[in-house]
Amino acid sequence: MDEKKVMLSGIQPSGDLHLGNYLGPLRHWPEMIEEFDCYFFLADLHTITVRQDPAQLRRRVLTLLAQYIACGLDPERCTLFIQSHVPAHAQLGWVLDCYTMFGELSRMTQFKDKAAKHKDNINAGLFTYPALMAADILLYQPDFVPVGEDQKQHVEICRDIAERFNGIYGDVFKVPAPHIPKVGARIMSLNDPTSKMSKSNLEGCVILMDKPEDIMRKFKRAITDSDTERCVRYAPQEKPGVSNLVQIYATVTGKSFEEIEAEFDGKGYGAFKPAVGEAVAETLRPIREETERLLADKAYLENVYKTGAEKASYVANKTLRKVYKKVGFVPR
Ligand code: ATP
Ligand code: LTN
Repeated sequence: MDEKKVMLSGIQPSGDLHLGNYLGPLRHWPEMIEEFDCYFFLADLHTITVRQDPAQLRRRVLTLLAQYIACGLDPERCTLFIQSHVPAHAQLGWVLDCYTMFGELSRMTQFKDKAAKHKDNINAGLFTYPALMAADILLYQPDFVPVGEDQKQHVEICRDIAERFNGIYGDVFKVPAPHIPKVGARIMSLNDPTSKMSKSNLEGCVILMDKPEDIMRKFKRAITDSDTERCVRYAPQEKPGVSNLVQIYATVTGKSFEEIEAEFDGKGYGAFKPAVGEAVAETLRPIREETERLLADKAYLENVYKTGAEKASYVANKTLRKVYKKVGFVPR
């Protein structure tokens, strides 16, 4: 029998998980468990590239782990772990720093954005972040990495680093492909449809732990467009606000854009916005309730991340040993 293909992805526990994180990458992960050998991790090492409150970071890691499970990532059928529990990430990260060029790091959009946002803390980690992300990926030799559109550049630099390394030492790393969903890859902010939904703009952002009444309020206030047409239609250039809502409604209900346009034909935005809010609230309700239940069971969560770290370390250390040998380190 053919070996299962491998996939891996991670999210930073840097804030509350939001609808963009869920509808973009996370929603698709549970279905992948069926088919692939899956690794999902919490990228806490990456999170400290921006200053964090230690107690809050600890809380967020556990919440995100509970949310992973509540969204359908069954720890019995995939590997769930915390990045800092597997030292090979930092170890390979250093090696890959030495195979990553200053020029290519300087071109990274996320670095430019975050450096502009945190002018008082443009640290070296923020700059070399893509090399650590390449290590996260290459340690597990995945075939592909499912992420949202904004992470595509990081997966591409990971491929360049892997190819450069393989070019010098032979086939050490599998060169992975990014996997970007067709719908939902870029959910926009509800109060500014020209920028992506992000935890740094809370009013335009629906978080997974939001109560239904908060979700309804945010959708009722969502910015629609100032066009005179006032009809529900997917046209991202002319109607970015409405198109974002159509995209959200399509992903949570599974309906096509055409079906949605027909459903709200002649009804206007007043009927459409609460309908999207309700559909989102209903989708998120079981996830929020299950997250709350899991968070009350700390022993279970501890067991999940300990088992996950063991499984992940076994695979990661194998790749790390190979890399150390190739670059010429003396084995201990
Ligand atoms: P920030 O809000 O600080 O920019 P973030 O919300 O982008 O952070 P990340 O941890 O960087 O959160 O992203 C986790 C995953 O969610 C990544 O795969 C990313 O591509 C995806 N993602 C983030 N925002 C969106 C969005 N608005 N629409 C679709 N996918 C998204
Ligand atoms: N850079 C990603 C999080 C991340 C990741 C990874 C995603 C870190 N390492 C490896 C996929 C694979 C982010 O900021 N969302």
